[in-house]
Amino acid sequence: MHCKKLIGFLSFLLIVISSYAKPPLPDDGYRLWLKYDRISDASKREAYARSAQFIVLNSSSPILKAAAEELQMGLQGLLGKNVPIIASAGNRTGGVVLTSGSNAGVQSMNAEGYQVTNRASNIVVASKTDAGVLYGTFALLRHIQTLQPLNALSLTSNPKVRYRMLNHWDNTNGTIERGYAGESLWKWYELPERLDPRYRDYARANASLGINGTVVNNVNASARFLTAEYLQKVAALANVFRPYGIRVYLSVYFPAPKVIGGLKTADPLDSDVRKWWADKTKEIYRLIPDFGGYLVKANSEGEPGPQDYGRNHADGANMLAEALKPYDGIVLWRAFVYKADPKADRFKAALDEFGDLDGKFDPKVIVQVKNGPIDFQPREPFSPLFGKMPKTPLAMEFQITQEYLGFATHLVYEAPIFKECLETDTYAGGKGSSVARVVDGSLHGYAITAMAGVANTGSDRNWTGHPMAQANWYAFGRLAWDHTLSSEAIAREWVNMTLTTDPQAVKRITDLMLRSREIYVNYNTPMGLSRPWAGVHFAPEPWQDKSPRPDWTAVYYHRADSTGLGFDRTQTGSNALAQYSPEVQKKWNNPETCPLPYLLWFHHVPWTKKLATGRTLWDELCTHFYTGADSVGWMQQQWVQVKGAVDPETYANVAGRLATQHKEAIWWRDAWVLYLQQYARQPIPAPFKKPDRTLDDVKQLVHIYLMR
Ligand code: GCW
Repeated sequence: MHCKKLIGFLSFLLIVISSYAKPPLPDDGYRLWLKYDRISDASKREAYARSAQFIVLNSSSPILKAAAEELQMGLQGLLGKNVPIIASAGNRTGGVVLTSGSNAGVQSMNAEGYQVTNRASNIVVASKTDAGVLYGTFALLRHIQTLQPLNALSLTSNPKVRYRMLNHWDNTNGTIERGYAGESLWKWYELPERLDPRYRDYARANASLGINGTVVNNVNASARFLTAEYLQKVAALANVFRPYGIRVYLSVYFPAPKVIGGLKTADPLDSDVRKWWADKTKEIYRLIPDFGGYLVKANSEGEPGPQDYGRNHADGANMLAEALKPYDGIVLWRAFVYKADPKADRFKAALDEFGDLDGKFDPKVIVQVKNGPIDFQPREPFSPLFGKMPKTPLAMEFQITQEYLGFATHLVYEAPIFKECLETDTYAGGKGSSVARVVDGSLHGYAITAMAGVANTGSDRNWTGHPMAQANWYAFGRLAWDHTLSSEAIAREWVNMTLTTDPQAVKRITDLMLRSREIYVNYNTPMGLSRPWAGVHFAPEPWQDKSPRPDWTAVYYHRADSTGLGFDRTQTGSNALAQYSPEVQKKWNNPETCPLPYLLWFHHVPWTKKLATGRTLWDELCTHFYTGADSVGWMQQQWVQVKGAVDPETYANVAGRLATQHKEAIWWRDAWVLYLQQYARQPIPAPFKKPDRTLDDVKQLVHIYLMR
């Protein structure tokens, strides 16, 4: 007996000793910004612990339970203490009370908003709804993770947009369209029987940002997702996401009634077709009572739609809205459309098709618009739809995955892209009518509001491939909740929670992130150039002039010729500028005053034209390409400086990718300047050195790249 006890004690001792002796595990990035590592400053830890001695939860709500458990887990990690969850505080003070409903004392908040305050010597996380308490709990954790004090707490926040969602472009076979972080997170072949624990961590990460919806499949949709077999799988995911306040949505293949329903048509005005959708919707709600609704890409890039039957987008969307009428679901109908018309300007296509339909959509429909008129380019002016659809709720669609931003190799922090668009004035209701005010409904009083981000997640252990791309998921979520947050504040928060709390390093990394987008634009598509690619949206091919459609070539967009460069969208050209309100036109329609970042979006400019900077167009372009590529060298130097402050594995991962980015930035620079030089017929201006390879060399590189 004695001997057994001794052995037990010794092995316990061994475990304790070995757990202390072990070096910390390298950080594989799986925990994202919810790392909850122990706070190193003991006095800070104690101060937090005094205010968080217990958690009060007096409810069996799964969402509140998820909130309490998250808080408990977070505090266990951050403070190294097990904080009990109890049903009532009684007379005790120094704890955290979670409370929702009409007694929570938050009448003025909107449904999902939260208040985190000190009340009667406890911290109270209060909201009208359970989901609001969950968001408030994450806000409290964020507050502690970023080492802020717990006295005089006043974390009060209302989401500005109702539907905050990720769009996954995931397919049944596990691939992800434009995904660069592995395979799909959803293991369709294992569902519904096996639930990968990762689904829950996905939901936690989203809930921590306030994301409350997810479209699980590609907008280039397979009808299979609407079969009974797949609906079971989707329902299994919905069950995991529900305690985190996340509803699932499906992208639908418009001719599904034909493909899986055996009907002869998918005409939205046909009564059998309408019945099919009503029945299908009923079937879905039986399995998923809180199903969010449908996302539709129709009559776009070869996807079928209502126009195949002589109907319009409103006919198609309203039919689905009717099917959803008995339920709390919505239709997100995408406006990403452009016909294969060689004479048209793709820039104008969406408003040309949707403009006349303003006010014709069912109240359950929201039209989902990409931020720019073309397609998620590194810099685009805002889509003209945002200024021209006052009677139709418009959802913002941003792309988080870096389809045009260097995939998972280039470091590009996207908050400045999102903010730039949101803050631009449309003048739709006079001065002060920012895109954000259109989208959040405050300008036109929309009944439904939404923001969607095309997800950058995948099966890679660290979720996003590039460790720094986690910040883009984070930034999208934070801005969908509150678009007034600054890019800098979001970056700082993310760095503190994810990489390091060392103040010097935080500052350096934040600075690097904030500059990264402009650096990318400089070597990739400066001054309003766009879409210099053909098949692969990675390798530079500004010379690409062969494709089944002119608007799928590169030359269509930059229009380089012996006289100059850029797409004339003024009255002398396509006149796309006329789609904006007069005040916006005024900003952009004069090549003398048009800001340089937009110049070539709207003007064909002579090579020798002197710009406001004092340089000619050609010299200015070269300056952008060369400083852009050089600046990646600067990014590398900055990263070296934070070596001691971030986890070694993450450090090496980012350092490696930055080295590749530098090499590729030079590739971009060389491709562009050598190609354009044929038209400009000017030397590379001093102090820049001419590339040490030829245009043919660069073309060959692309050729090899495409072969892979
Ligand atoms: O950007 C383009 C992409 C397509 C995508 C399409 C869209 C899902 O290259 O891959 O298809 O946009 O947004 O529908």
